[in-house]
Amino acid sequence: MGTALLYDEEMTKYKLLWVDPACKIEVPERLIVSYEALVRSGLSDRCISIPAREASDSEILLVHSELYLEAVKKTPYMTLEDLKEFTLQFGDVYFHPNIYHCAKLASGSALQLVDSVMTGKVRNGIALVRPPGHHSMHGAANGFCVFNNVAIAARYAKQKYGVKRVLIVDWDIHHGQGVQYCFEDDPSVLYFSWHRYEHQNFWPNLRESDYDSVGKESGAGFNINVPWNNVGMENSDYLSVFCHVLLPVAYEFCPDLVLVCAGFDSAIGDPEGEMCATPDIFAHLTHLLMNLAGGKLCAVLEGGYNLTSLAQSVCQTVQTLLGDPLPQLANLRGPCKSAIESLQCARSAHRRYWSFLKHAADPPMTDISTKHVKSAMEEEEKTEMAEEERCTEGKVWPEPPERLCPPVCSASVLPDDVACPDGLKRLSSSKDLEPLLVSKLKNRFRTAAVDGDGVTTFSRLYTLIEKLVVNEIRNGLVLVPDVAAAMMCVVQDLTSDLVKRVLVVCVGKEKELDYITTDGKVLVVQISSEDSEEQRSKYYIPVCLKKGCSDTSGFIQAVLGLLLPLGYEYNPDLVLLVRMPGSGVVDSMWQQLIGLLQGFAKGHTLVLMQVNEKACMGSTASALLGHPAPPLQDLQTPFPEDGDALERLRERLQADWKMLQTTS
Ligand code: Q9C
Ligand code: ZN
Repeated sequence: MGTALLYDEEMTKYKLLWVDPACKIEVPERLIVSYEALVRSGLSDRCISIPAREASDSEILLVHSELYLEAVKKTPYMTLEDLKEFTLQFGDVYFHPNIYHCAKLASGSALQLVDSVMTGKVRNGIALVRPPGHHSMHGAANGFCVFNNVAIAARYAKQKYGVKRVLIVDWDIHHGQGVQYCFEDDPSVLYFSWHRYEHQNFWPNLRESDYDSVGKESGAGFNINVPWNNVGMENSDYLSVFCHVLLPVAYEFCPDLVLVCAGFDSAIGDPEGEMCATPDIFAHLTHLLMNLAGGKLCAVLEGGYNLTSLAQSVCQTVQTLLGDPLPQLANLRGPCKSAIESLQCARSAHRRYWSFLKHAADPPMTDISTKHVKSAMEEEEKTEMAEEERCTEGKVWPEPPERLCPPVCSASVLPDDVACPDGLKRLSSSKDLEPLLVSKLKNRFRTAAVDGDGVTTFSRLYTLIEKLVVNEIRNGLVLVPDVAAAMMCVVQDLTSDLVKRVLVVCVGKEKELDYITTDGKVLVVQISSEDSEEQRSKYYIPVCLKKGCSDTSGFIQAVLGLLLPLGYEYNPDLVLLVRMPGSGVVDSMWQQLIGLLQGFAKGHTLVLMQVNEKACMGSTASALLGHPAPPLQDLQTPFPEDGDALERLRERLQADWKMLQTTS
């Protein structure tokens, strides 16, 4: 199962033929540099190349009016003067004799991609297309867009494959109002968009781009807008909105297919967005969506006008679709004040529709939507100002670091009588441990008596950790007789001199965890039914669920709203995932957890399980090898007391962990 790449040089063959400052940034080079970067980095060779095709009339009519289609059909035969005039009836768009052809190829590419993913030819993929689509409407071109590629793809997937629920994630920096209008009253398509808004002072200046447009009639709750009211948003802001708004709703929605309006004008250096998120953020945004819908994800290019930033962002996205380890994101210091306001408003606008947001706090007293819409005169001043700023804006950022794949993806340390799951490399040899370490281990296991076998297991485990640290192996699965003891031993004896920060995720009951850490070298997050006593350290975080880990709704809420943001802020070099015997965690949830945790520590996850839990070895191995987790179906409404407790815990931890902030 691979990654599809759709590209056709033909889509570089139209351009602006007259002077129009609003449109001059939409150039053929956008597509050329994106594709060339994929070729140069060797990524395109690793993808499955799928030919583009033209969308048919009936496919275009899934979204657009006959009148509009017939009008666009005439554009190839128009004179320059006619084209200019035709263009004038729409906003911020241009026509060219070849754009109709390209627009059919762009929509058709999105459909080819949907076909490839839905038939199982590939797992996921990306379509590099021009013209973009998300601004075009039923009867109108807009914002460089002619046909709404992603909206057509969503309707097509529903019609041709009987897909019940489609999630559209629009991370382009503009509001895809065309997509919103198309699905406003449709509960089968959940549309999420964040966009530069500046209290309606940014293009397309629509009142309906604000957070309170939640959808209409039976589609109420299925349209999510997160307006950015300031420029300069960073990685922390984007990730916070994913963790605290999009992902809880997306998991509750449980899509059968994920479509991404993949615009990269939300990246640093872009003249339209003026944001500061770095290209490697798209690796994480992509990764966070890859365990939805069983991994069925189709990304379709929208905007992106800084050629350097665009090319880097496209590469980060494709490399993630291919399954390469995620880059570490350092120094995430939490969302800015304006981002918190936006995400808080979006959460509160949606809490009546989504049980995973039920406990969201009230928005701030001053309603941000009524803030300040500038008058036309102020608007003009602002534009002039911005023009000057733009020239001085010589933004530079380092190229994203190379993401090296270790030669071995997954290794195991198992008792000799346990068969190794397919695809894992069994570690059976190990160098002798230093005598000092052996005596430490023996000391630790005084009560449990480390015999010859015990020492062998731990010396293999130590070898495994060493290989993780030097990037020879990505992740590992370890079966031990006593997980609690092994966890202590890994944290205190085996990793202390090799790893700077270890994130320990403990699934199920274990009393002694709070002794592990206070010095920040280890962060422990424990999910269980154990009533949490008062918290002793910011590095020991017990999460208590009424029904423990067997309650998947509570569990996934804790993972998305707590564990992910904590992990991002802590930025571990190793993740130790410990499965306590009898935790009750459901298989699909366990796989989701492993999948999501691979976003940390460059994918260096070590899973510790008890020998008598062999039954879940297969699913664990599959998740470690990077296979998408099965969807969490039929989630129950979470227990109100759990939602409450999570919210209170988050509030309490906000002072120490900024990525947990959802209220100002
Ligand atoms: N300063 C897409 O990103 N406004 N479309 C341009 C120039 C139109 C963006 C104003 C922006 C359209 C797909
Ligand atoms: Zn855009």
